[in-house]
This record gives sequence, C-alpha cells and structure tokens, in this order.
Amino acid sequence: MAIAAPAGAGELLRMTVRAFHGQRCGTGVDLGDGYRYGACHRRAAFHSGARGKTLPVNKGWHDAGDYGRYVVNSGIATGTLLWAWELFPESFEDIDLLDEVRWNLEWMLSMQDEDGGVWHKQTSLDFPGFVMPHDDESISYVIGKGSCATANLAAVSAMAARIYDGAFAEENLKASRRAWRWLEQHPNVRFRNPSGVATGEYGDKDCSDERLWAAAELWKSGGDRDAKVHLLANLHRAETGPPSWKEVGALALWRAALEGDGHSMRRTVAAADVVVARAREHQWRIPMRERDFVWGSNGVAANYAMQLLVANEIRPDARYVAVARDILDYLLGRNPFGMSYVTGYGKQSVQHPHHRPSGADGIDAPWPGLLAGGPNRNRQDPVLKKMPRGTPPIRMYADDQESYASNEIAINWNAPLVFLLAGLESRSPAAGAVPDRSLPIRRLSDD
Ligand code: G3I
Ligand code: 9MR
Ligand code: ZN
Repeated sequence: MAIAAPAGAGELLRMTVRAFHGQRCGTGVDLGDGYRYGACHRRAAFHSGARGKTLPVNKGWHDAGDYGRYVVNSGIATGTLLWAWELFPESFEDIDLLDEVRWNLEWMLSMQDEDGGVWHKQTSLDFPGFVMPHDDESISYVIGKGSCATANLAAVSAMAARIYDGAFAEENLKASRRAWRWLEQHPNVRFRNPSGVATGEYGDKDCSDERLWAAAELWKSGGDRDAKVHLLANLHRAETGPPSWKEVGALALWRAALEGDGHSMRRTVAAADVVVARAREHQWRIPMRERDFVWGSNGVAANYAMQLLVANEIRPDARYVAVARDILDYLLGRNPFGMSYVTGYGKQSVQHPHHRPSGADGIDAPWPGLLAGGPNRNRQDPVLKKMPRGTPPIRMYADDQESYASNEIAINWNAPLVFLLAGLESRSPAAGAVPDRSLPIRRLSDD
C-alpha cells in the first residue's frame, strides 16, 4: 500500500519541531485548529529530601503523554535537537528551533541546586488522569538529585554555551562548570523514586556515560581542562550507538570523532557499516534486531538513523543516507501495519496515542507531529499483555490510548526524528523525505 504524503518533507520537519511547542509547560499554548491549552503546572514545591532556595521556573516541556518533566530525558532530547541544529543549520532556516529549545533549557538550568547538583525531576506524585494540562491541579514536586541528571545538564548547557549568545551563553557555561565540579565529587549518586512517588523513574545505575558526554561537550566548548583529561582517559569505554536516555556514550564518541579524533572516527564508521549490513538483510530494510523492539522502539530506529547520519558527516557514504531514509520510510508507513507512526502525517496514521492533551481535548484527531513509541515485545501494559502469543516483536503494537508501552509519545523519540528529517533534507536534497513508493511493500502475510 502506498502512503500518500499530504505534505512535503520540509513540512514534516516543521510539524515535528512544532510538536515540541505543544509540549510546553507553564504557559498557554495554541497550535491552531483548536489544539490549545492554558498555563499549567504552576503550583510547585520541594519534595522531602530536595530543598533549594528558589523553585525552578515554570518552563520546560512535558516529557511525554504525561505532564512530568525529567532532567535525564530532557537532556538527551535537548542535546539531540542541538546536535541537529549544529550539523544541519540550513534545514532550520525558517524554523525557530533555538527559541523552542531555550524554553526547555531555562527550566533545566533552574533545576540546578546551589551546590551545582541537579534535581532529577519535577512531577506530581502520581500520574494524573486524562485531563488537559491546565486542569491538572496537582502540585508539581521537585524530586531527588542525582549524577545522571547533573551530567545531562552539564552536557546540554555546555552545548548551549557555544550555540547561544550573550548572557544566556555565559549562564550556561557557568552552570556546566558547576555541574562538572559537583560530578567530580559525586560521580554516581543514583536516583530512585522515593516512596509515595509513582511517576517515571528514568533510573540508571551507571552515570559514567552521561559524564563522558558532558566531558566531550565541555571540552568542545573550551570550558574545562579536567573535562578533556577525563574524556581522553575514558573515551575507549563509549558505546558506538544508537544512543538512548540511559546510554549516551555514543554522543561523546561522535563528538570526539567530529573533532577529528582518529580512533573515534574509525570506531564510528565501523559501527555504521555494521548497521548498514544488518539493514540490508532485514525484511523491512531496517537495522532493528529483535531485542531493539523495546519501549520506545521507534525512538531506537530514529537513533540508528542519527548514528548513520553522524557517520556520514565523518566519512560521507551514500549507503548511510540511504539506510537513514529507509528508517524514515519504516516510521512513515513501510511497516507491517502500513501506517505512519507520526500523528497527522500520512494517509493512515496514529489516531489514539497515549498523550493526555490528545485524549482530553474533545478533538478526534490527535495533536500533530508526534512519534508514537512503537512496537514493544515486552508486555508492559494491559493491551500488550493481551496480544496473541507468538506475535513477532515488530507487530507488538496497538494504536490504542491504553497502550502506554507501545503508543505513548515522548520528547526523546521526537528529537531523533527531527534530527533525521533535518539530516535528510540537508544531505539528500533531491530525494526529499517522502516514503519511496517504488519499493514493494510487504504485506502482513509475508512475515
Ligand atoms: O533494554 C532492556 C533490555 O536489556 C531488557 O532485557 C528488556 C527486558 O525488560 O527491556 C529493555 O529495557 C526496557 C527499557 O525501557 C528500554 O529503554 C525496559 O524493559 C522498560 O521498562 C523501559 O521502559 C521505560 C519506561 O519509561 C518505563 O520505565 C522507557 O525506556 C522510557 O522511555 C519510559 O519513559 C516514560 C517515563 O517513565 C514517564 N513519562 C513517559 C515516558 C515514555 O513512556
Ligand atoms: O500515563 C502514564 C505514562 O506516561 C507512563 O509512561 C506509564 C508507565 O509509567 O504510566 C502511565 O500511567 C498509567 C499507570 O502507570 C498505571 N495506571 C494507568 C495509567 C495510564 O492511564
Ligand atoms: Zn504543564
């Protein structure tokens, strides 16, 4: 089945960036066509254990289908968008990406405590019902402090220090250095949900990859000698990708590679070659292994594309761009469901994402430009639990609001989609980013 694209690739990029605007917290939002809400989540407090002089600003993006804000996930999402802007600025000529990202950066900066450490998250104690943001009256608590959150802030503020100008740039550099110092004293303060707190945990036992990423970005921004020493001593431990909220080492590796580190360049290119080879063997021409179909697998797929497009900056290779495009085609419709996983894009697209504003606004169509989490072979919600035994991982998905483990949306999945669209627009201008209709679409029976 051919997927008719209602709008061009540039339009899709605009939609996916605009979707971040629709995640803004603390302010009224209006995307047109009735997609709007009023200022939200302005009642804040410190949770026990967290204590600061001033509460964080009422900004940032809602993480996903819920209204929490989590520094760890915010970090990779923000970092990915800034990477897109740094590598492919021409794709954003008439999109104000930096303004959008700044809204979130200001909240992240305000999550830094006086001692340089960073609070882990700001959420209610439990997930609210499916109400609009301004109807969620629960108190938004600042909760915990940890090394992973601190390192994420250190990394993105180091990036912001070289991307933005003036006082904001300086503020970021200072914040990054303070976070770095705190990490030297507290390399592995692990965050766990305190009792009575049931919102997302983003728990991670190992914050060394986050710290490595921070070191790389701080080094690139000329911020710190110790950061460079740390980077050189630990770079060999970096993963090659794809990155995820839990494992960001590849961002350090790529940063070093883009700065001309030969060993990192070779590792990056070799890993990309493996990804290409696997995609070529795959029934749907994607590099996904069975074990990649986890919660947020569409984000995994988009991050593979990011990996290839970064490798393409290091050693240009048409195969890297081609497989990145195949991944986009998979997300937009060349998949077992013949459906676009991006809301509002394609003839048949996600209709019932686990996204509170989409569920509560009284409008049938969901908020546009959002990437659904995608197939998840682990039966982690009531809908997935009921799927027939033996369902292939790539088909463990339901376009059902109750399926939060396959059909939620999240900023860390939309961000690599933005990166992918921006990269394809810059690096394959003639091709565009519309699904390739000449390819045979496999039907369900071909599995
Ligand atoms: O990678 C592992 C694999 O090694 C393991 O063997 C396998 C078996 O369970 O699972 C894989 O890990 C999964 C991991 O996601 C992959 O990143 C875990 O099962 C899975 O539980 C975990 O899910 C996370 C989920 O929160 C639950 O904690 C998602 O990554 C994460 O994106 C999601 O984030 C939520 C926030 O908590 C709250 N806000 C919404 C957001 C999106 O759903
Ligand atoms: O809405 C929540 C979603 O954002 C989370 O990713 C998910 C997993 O933590 O949980 C969702 O909330 C559900 C809760 O965990 C269990 N009761 C039903 C909630 C959804 O309606
Ligand atoms: Zn809000």
